[in-house]
Amino acid sequence: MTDAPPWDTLWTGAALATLAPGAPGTAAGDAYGTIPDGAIAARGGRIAWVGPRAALPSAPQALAARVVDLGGRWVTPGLIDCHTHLVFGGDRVEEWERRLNGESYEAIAREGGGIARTVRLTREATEEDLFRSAARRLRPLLAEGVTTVEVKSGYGLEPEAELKMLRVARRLERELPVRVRTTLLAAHALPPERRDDRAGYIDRIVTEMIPAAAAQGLADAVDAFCETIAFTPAEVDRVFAAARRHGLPVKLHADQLSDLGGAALAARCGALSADHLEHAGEAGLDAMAAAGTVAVLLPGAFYLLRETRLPPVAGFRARGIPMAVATDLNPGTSPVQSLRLALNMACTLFRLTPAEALAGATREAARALGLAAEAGTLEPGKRCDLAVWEIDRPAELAYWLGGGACAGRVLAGVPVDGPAPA
Ligand code: DI6
Ligand code: FE
Repeated sequence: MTDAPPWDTLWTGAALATLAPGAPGTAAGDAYGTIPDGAIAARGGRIAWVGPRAALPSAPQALAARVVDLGGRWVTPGLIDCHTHLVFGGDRVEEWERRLNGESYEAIAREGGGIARTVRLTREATEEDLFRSAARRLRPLLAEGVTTVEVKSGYGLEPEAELKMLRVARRLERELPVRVRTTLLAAHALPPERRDDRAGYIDRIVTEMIPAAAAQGLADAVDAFCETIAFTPAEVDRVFAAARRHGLPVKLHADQLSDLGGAALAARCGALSADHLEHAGEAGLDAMAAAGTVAVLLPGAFYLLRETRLPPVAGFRARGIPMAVATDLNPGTSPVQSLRLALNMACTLFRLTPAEALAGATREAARALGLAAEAGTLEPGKRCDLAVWEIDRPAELAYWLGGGACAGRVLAGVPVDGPAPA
């Protein structure tokens, strides 16, 4: 369905990677859904028209209030980072150094370091401090084409501190040019003061934190960390049941360090995504395929932890399980402030193709956030969130390590940075 002109803005002279292979005007058999000499129009913040320039119904100037010639640059959907822990207090540089000296992540976590340290610093931080440090980490993502970012809580681990993190995430959307999806991750770690009361902490998540986050409109989803150093499948089940009662979709940190059956649990609970998955087994993959669960790959954590067990990418492919790629931006295991670096790592370490990686940071990332109808491809009706690139081929988005190829972004049809209109 396309909107008849007049449109608000029409961009011409662009090579479009629509990420909608097979859509009208795209080259046959091309995974990027390329339209080599394309045009794209916005009205009311949505994509009103997309196709080959030659197929425009009349001269560009007659079609839109504003016409922008992109001079042959590439346009993709705005990038989507669908898994981050962007808001936190302090950092963990010192522990990183310890790990490089041979200590394991689990050992440091068991003796009160790791997540517990960030929890202390996050509880102590003011909302203003948290906002400022998170904004500082977010800006480099925006500068490389990200238009939507998911932000988890999970370093507060008590009602007020978890809600504080989510308020900071919401404020990022109000004050920076980006769309933010928030996720309550109260089941990230057992707070130090609850060492001997696991059930009591889960009760608190179920009876206080999820209801409060839902009532205040602070959470778009609920996540949990299912792992030997975190929560059991039975505990996650209780958390997810409460999410369901409050109408919130769920996601799961699953099978990152060991196989606790997290992939199957996520699938059984109808989760939007199961994330990490290095240790996921065949049964888990079968369940994900049947349920339509997205696999979110986080090569930054794999890289920083110097893991060797690869996520079962061939198994995802064979079953048609959609693969997203995200930074996992967090202080402990993935201090990655570049989604494009994550794309490169997904290719180099996990052997994704560059087209799979780009789809993983656009179309499939949107799906992992429940935004498939809204974002992630260049198709009429979707929100007009675009990234404009100084590249010759879309594979370059995963190829280059570093370098600033992003020439600008468009949010809901409005250029927020980058090339001025012609
Ligand atoms: N998995 C991870 O890799 C991070 N959280 C999670 O659930 C680690 C977070 C941290 O160490 O601060
Ligand atoms: Fe994570």
